[in-house]
Parts: sequence; C-alpha cells; structure tokens
Amino acid sequence: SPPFPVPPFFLSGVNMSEVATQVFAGQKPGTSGLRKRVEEFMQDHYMENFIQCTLEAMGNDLPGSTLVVGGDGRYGVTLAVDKIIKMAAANKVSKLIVAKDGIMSTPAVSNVIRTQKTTGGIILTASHNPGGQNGGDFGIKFNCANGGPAPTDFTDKIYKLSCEIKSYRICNNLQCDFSKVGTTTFVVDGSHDFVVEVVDSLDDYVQMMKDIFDFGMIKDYLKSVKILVNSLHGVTGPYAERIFGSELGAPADSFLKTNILPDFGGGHPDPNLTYAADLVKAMSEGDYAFGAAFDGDGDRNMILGAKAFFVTPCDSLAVIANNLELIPYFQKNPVNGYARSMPTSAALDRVAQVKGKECFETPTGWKFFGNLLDAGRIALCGEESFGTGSDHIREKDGIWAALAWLQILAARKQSVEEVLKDHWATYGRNFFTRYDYENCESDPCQKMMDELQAFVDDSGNIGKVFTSQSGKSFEVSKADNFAYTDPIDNSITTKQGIRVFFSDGSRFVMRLSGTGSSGATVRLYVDTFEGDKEKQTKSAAEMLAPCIEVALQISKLPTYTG
Ligand code: VG1
Ligand code: CO
Repeated sequence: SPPFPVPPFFLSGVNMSEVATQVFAGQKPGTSGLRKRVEEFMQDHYMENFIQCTLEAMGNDLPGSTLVVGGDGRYGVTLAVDKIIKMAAANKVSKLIVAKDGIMSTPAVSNVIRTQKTTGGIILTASHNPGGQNGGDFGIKFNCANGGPAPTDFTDKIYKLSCEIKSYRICNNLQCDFSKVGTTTFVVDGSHDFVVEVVDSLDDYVQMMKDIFDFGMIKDYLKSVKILVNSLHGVTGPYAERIFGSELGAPADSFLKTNILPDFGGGHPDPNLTYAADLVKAMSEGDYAFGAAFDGDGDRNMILGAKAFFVTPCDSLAVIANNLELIPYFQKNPVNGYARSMPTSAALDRVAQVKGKECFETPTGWKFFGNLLDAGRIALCGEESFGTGSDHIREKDGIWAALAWLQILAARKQSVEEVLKDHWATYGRNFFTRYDYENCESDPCQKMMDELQAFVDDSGNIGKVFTSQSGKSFEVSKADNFAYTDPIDNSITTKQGIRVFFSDGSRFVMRLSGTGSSGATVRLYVDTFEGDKEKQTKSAAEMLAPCIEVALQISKLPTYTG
C-alpha cells in the first residue's frame, strides 16, 4: 500500500494488463461446459485462457455487459470467481453480479440472469462429477441472456478462440471481497467504471419457489409425513434447509449432507441409487414417506417413496406432466407441450398424447430445450439423467422437482408408490435402465461407435434376429444415429446416439458421454413398453435383461472395453 493516505476514489482504481499466454489443447466444451481434472484446470494460465475466450465469444455483447457469477462450492470455485472478477474488469464488462462466497446453484444462477435481465452468466461447476484438490473435476460453463446453457455455435466459438489465443486481459491489482453482500465500484485505468454487486445466494430463488408452489399446502402435508433430503455435500444444502426446513417446517433430522464441502466429502455428488446409497438405506429402514437427493450444482434430482421405492427420472417426468394442473404456476401459465431428451423413455409421450399436447424429442443436454422453452412450445421437460425442469428458468432444477412431487402428493393424498401404480395402470409402463461404462480407453470406444455406425447404415440389418441366452428373440425394426432439427431455428445436430429399435417395441441407445474429464464413458440406455398390468410390477432388471444382453452382442461392448 502507498506510504501516504489516499482518497477513497483511488482506493478502487485498478489497472488492466495484457498477459502473454500459449494455447492449451482440448478446451472444448462438452454437453455442459468445459470439465477437466483440477490438476489440468489449475495449471498456470489454463483457467485464464478459457475465461478470456468465453468473454471474447460474446463478441459485441461483451463491452458494457452485465454477467452473473456463481458456483457449486467445489474446490477451485473461489479462485475462479476471483479471476473472473479481475478479467471481467479488464475486458470492459460493466457489472458482475457475484454470488456471496461464490456459491449459487445452477438453477438459481439461471433465475438471476432472467430476473436481472443480464447479458449472461458464468457457472463454476462440474456438476455431478467428483470434486476436490486431489483427483476431482472442475468446470466452467456459460449461460446466455435467456438463462440457459450456451448453444453449440457459441461453445464452438469459445473452442476456436482457445486454439488461437496469444494473450489475456486481467486487472491483477483488483481486490474484491465477495464474502459480504454489497456493491463496490472500481475504476479501471482511470477511464471506465466496473461494478461488483455481491448478492445473497438464496433469497431470489426461495421467493421464486414460493411463487410457483402452494407452500401452505405443502407445509400442512409435511405435518403428517416425514421426508429425507440428501444434498450430497453439494450446493443445495443451504437451499434445502431453508426451503424444506425453515419455510416448510421439516425438522432437523430431515436432512443428510447439507453442509457444502469442496470435495463433496470424497463422494460423487450424483443423485442416483449408487451414489446416494445412504439415502436409499435410511429410506428403506426408516418411516419416511418421501426422499430426494440432488447433485453438486443442484440441477439434478432423485425421487424416492416410502421404503426407498425408486421413481425413474423418465417416470418422474411423465407423472409431473400428468399432474401439472395441481401446481399453482401451471394453473396461471399455459402448458403447450413437453419435451424429453432422446435417450429418455417415451412415458412422457403417452401423457402428451392423452392430453393432446405437443411432445419433442431432443438431443442430450439441457441447451436443446432452450429454443422450445423460449418459444412457449413447451412448459415442462426432462432427461433420464435425473434432470427435470420447466419454463420457470432455463436449467433443470432439483429442488423444483422435489417441490413438484410434494405438491402432487399433498394434493392427491396418495403415496409415491400409489401415484406410480395409478400412472402405469392408466398409461402402461415404460421400463428403463441406463448403464455407464466409465474410464474406458477412448480409441476402442471410438472404434465401437464406428462399427455401430456401419451397423445402422447397413439396411440389410433390418429384419435380422438376435437371441438372448434366455431364449428371447429381438428382430431389428429400425436403426439410425439420432439427428435433430431444431423446430425453432432449424439448426441441425447430428450423431447424437446410435439407436436400435426392435419389433416388440424395445430399444437400445448407445452414445459417448460429453461430460467426462478424461478417457471415454459409454452410456447404454435400454427401454421397453409393457401394457400388461400383470407384468408392470416386475423389476426393470428382470424385464430388460434379455434386451441388454442383445445390445451387448450387437455393440460388442465387452470386447471393445474389456
Ligand atoms: C450428462 C447427461 C445429460 C445431462 C448432462 C449434464 O451428459 O447424460 O443428460 O444434461 O450430463 O448434466 P453426458 O454427455 O455425460 O451423457 V449435469 O447435472 O452434469 O450439468
Ligand atoms: Co448438475
């Protein structure tokens, strides 16, 4: 600090410097932003390069822009927030709205972008991927003015810039304490103002939930049943305690892992039967009527009923669609249609058909719902990967999904299992499962996908019969690699997953994940439809085993991945 007293104006004076850098290979955003191992992300200049390219990809929108910044609390978030503040100032951003301590869930950031009408936002998360300094993942993703993840042409631009970058701009002497709510104005190079507004991470989001749901009715319902909520040490902890606890009256023993930890306690912050096994165990042993788990950044959800009755995300989506009118928000806002990602089962389509609504099938990744939501064509959408959401924001929303379920249960006065059984009795049941083969070698997986491409290209395969060990036969009725034409802007996205359909209505899908940080992850999705009431209560494992076996036969996955 200078050896003489300085007036306040000069205290906030900061300077921009241009720092030389070199290209890092592989800064290509995947399904949802750039995700890499912490070790890779924390190399000198690596993060700065990607932030610079993200800002530059905004083009003419960058100077004078307002951006929101928040993250899921994982290792690296506070460092990244500090860098973004310094680099935004140097890149002529006018204002940053920063979450207190850098912590804000992905759906809450989407909400702030929309309500504050900002130019966009930067979310610091690798979502359901593990975190922590040793072996964890870090991630950065850009959302546009509609509050949704940047579309592919934007992320392609980031990647292109990252292959050419020579320098980045930063105000190294800018010091901003974002642990306290308040507004600070900095003057950059004595020429332009840069404002940082640190905001409460919860307030706006909690208010939005109160506007969407009937909290009074849910609060009454929670007087009669016990719930259990697991935040997996991710960002939803404080949101869950405030909403389900302070607002809706659930007692303190309704919460698991609601303290945010930078390494998620060493676990995978992924709400599924494997990584939220503690919730499953507690639910099956206790007398809880409802359970929910959320992922690291708060956009995913898993729903369980009493005795850990599991609701597949595909069914969850269909049930919510079927009961939308029980949620006050949808009594006031039009519901013109629904959408699901291609690998998601067609349970939703059956509801759409009966209700006379449009139903869209999009590629994997929430960004593909954006145009449909903006155009008012859909009000509800979801993915099999534990993602459910609506047009209230432009991200999937874990807490919203749990509240939607509680509202439906409160109104129908039924258990989760009863709601599901009623649903299947009305619409039939779509059995669904997904297998993830993680940490595979990339080359053999690519070869497998090439071979599957050749399989679907060869029309001679239509009519071919494959038989499982148990003796069940499957005749190929159709096969392709999923391509999508956006109904709003007509953009075309190809090669979104190999699909093989069988004449009995079963199907398998195979694709490579776009959220992994190293190697390859193969995803195999299998589903079938069952109209026969007797068979609807069988386990998915039993119902789908023969088709899974045939999928492995056709793809030769065991040979390729070991
Ligand atoms: C996965 C899921 C996809 C989801 C994406 C981001 O992508 O399959 O449905 O939208 O993760 O979710 P991929 O390419 O690995 O299959 V999150 O909560 O990780 O932002
Ligand atoms: Co997520």
